[in-house]
Amino acid sequence: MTELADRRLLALAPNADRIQYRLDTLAKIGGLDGGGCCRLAFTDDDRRGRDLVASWMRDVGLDVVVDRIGNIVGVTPGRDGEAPIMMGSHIDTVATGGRYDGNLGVIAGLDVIETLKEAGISTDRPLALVVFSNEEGVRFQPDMMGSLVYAGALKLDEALAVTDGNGRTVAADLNAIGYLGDAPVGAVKPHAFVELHIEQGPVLDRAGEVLGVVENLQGIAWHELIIKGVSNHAGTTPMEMRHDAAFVAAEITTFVRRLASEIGRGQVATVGSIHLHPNLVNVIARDAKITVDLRHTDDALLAEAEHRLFAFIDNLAREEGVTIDRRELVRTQPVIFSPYVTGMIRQAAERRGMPVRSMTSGAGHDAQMISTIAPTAMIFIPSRDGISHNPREYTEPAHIAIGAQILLDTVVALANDHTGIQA
Ligand code: HGY
Ligand code: MN
Ligand code: MN
Repeated sequence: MTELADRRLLALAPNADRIQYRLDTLAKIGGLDGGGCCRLAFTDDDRRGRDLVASWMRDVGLDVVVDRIGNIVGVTPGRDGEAPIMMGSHIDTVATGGRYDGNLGVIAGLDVIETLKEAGISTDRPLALVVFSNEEGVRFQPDMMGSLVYAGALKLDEALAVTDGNGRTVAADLNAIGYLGDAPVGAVKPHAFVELHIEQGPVLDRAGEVLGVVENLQGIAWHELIIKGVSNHAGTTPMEMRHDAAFVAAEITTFVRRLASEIGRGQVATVGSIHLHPNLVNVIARDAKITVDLRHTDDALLAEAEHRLFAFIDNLAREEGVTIDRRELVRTQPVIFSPYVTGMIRQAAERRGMPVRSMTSGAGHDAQMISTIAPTAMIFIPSRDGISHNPREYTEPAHIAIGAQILLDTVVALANDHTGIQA
């Protein structure tokens, strides 16, 4: 790259005010008290968010298509057939979501493209931006559904047939919101993929640092357990005669906490959802439906945690005279991101004189799936107090500006790199 071009690029910065404006505008769709938002995938609020973001993508001049699992794919025009440098993330949220999780990666990626266009700078490779469907997996599992299908790791028909437990299918709800697209899934194979995301954890915030380059990401195992006991009178039933689904659910909940500390080395384990039936103060619970979320960077240890959980529940079922049926909702492998792309992120930070911390992602991300089809890595910026999946989620505008800057620099470097080093 010429000296002049290099200087022009160093002078180029995404528009931090425009990014903040778009984050705040998008957050009003499904807005929650406290500043967060709830836009569950394939609901009408999701549709409204999609419509808004797709309109911004078209305004920037991207060729925008919707694929058959509802991913919204925008590519800089006139470069058909050339593998782009792709950015993206998700705009669906959990029910108690914040305004940055996922949305940041989409809005900042959009601004990178718009900033380059405004400066009249075109890159050797085209650029692309993707809004992936159903990253959170709240109503329809697995999570990262859109990027899993995009990467060919989940069959389209299987994903479309997933139901939410109330008889609604992904296909029906995608169709209902007008995003059951007709573009083939995964048609645009990226040359490389970069996702900017909030850390959603405490590491950067506690260290007073701003930038993280994500080297790897945990494997995830989600299991749903259906516990069936016997409901009975809370007052008349002797303790030794009970088959109490609520007690079994509680035993499993405390077991997974012990399991995490026994396995250690970063193992995390969560029972995040418990539904009891009949859920009444004076009735011993007949049914309990719970979910277990296990994660580890080491797949063998994650499998060990699953194995120990299954042995525990089989034994508990016998002891308590209940049945426990289990269903695997998600099982993803740990991921090591591309040293080629993490190297570009590091170089971009160095050029700006910014320190950058090597990190592991505790959360799952679309990048995890896209890393199976293209060299991929992520950039993290801080979450205040490490809070996320919570309306109180907050990230400083100055940190967003830095994250977007490094995203721009990394993407331009990838788009203009012809060293052929792919890892
Ligand atoms: O569960 C996760 O880690 C992601 O937020 N879907
Ligand atoms: Mn996310
Ligand atoms: Mn999330």
